[in-house]
Amino acid sequence: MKGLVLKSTGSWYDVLGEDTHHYASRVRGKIRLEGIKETNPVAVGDHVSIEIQNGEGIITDILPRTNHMLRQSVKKTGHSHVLAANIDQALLVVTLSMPRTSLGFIDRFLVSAEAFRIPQLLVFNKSDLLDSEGLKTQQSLIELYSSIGVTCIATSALNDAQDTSLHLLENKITLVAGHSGVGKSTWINKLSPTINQKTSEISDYSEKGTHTTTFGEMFQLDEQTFIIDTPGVKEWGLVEMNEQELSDYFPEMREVRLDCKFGSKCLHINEPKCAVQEAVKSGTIALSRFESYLSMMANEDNRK
Ligand SMILES: Nc1nc2c(ncn2[C@@H]2O[C@H](COP(=O)(O)OP(=O)(O)OP(=O)(O)O)[C@@H](O)[C@H]2O)c(=O)[nH]1
Ligand SMILES: [Mg+2]
Ligand SMILES: [Zn+2]
Repeated sequence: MKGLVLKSTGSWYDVLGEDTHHYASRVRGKIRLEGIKETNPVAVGDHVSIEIQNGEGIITDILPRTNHMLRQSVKKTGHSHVLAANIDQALLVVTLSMPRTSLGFIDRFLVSAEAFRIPQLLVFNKSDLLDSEGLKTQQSLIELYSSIGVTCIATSALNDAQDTSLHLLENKITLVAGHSGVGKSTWINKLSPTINQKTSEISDYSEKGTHTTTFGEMFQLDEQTFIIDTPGVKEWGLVEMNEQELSDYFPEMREVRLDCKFGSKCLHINEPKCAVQEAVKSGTIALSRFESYLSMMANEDNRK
């Protein structure tokens, strides 16, 4: 029987079978997806084949993935952890404070999704904590990211109803990610009265504290609508790509770079007559986005 992995703890999985029953499942032997070095062979969102034995599932096969999002492994062993697979859109919950989400982190997330052409959303949460200066900063970020095709929402998961958000999630599988403590679970709980996840104040917003959500889990909002809550992440593992490819995943660079003197060989770092660098100077491309690009280019860990 075919099934959908709703939850993964690393040793057992909650699989929703075609017959709409849930099966606590284990993996039989070693199954590996070719070409993916990952610590977890089966991820939330995977379509699998299961055999039922005494009411329990045994996962015998993983069907090919259309996409996946990688979290950098804790020990940076070169292996990554798959946060979720086969998603329709990737949503990052960000906060300007408590904790602060950096633009570099946001841009890495967007690039990771863009590499698979997965549409992206940003939820600016905890807006209730911002003063007028903070609200201005938030608004300018919303303008920046909207201009490059990212859907942006400003909200307070504590205070606001989430009708607009629900509409954006309809008939899709949405991955929800972000630093620990930004309010992912609080926000997801607000979407449906049937979802009641543990949430808690983290004592230390420098990200060293324990995470409240420890395993990725997919929830069904209606027949065709699924949402995946995930544990907080500190870093993204970019999928393998070459240097020329990176600017492909910055939508605002994609068109512009066709005018670079060195064409597809231009890396937009210090080449002469580079259309991307000119667009940064003239303000058409945001400096923060270009800085993220340079930082990703410089980080050998993420490009093999
Ligand atoms: N002021 C304010 N607090 C919020 C808001 N959303 C969530 N919180 C609080 O932030 C804390 C962390 O929320 P969680 O939902 O547990 O955060 P999380 O992102 O799921 O964290 P992990 O599971 O550790 O990744 C809780 O104390 C929430 O009540 C908000 O919009 N405004
Ligand atoms: Mg959580
Ligand atoms: Zn260039």
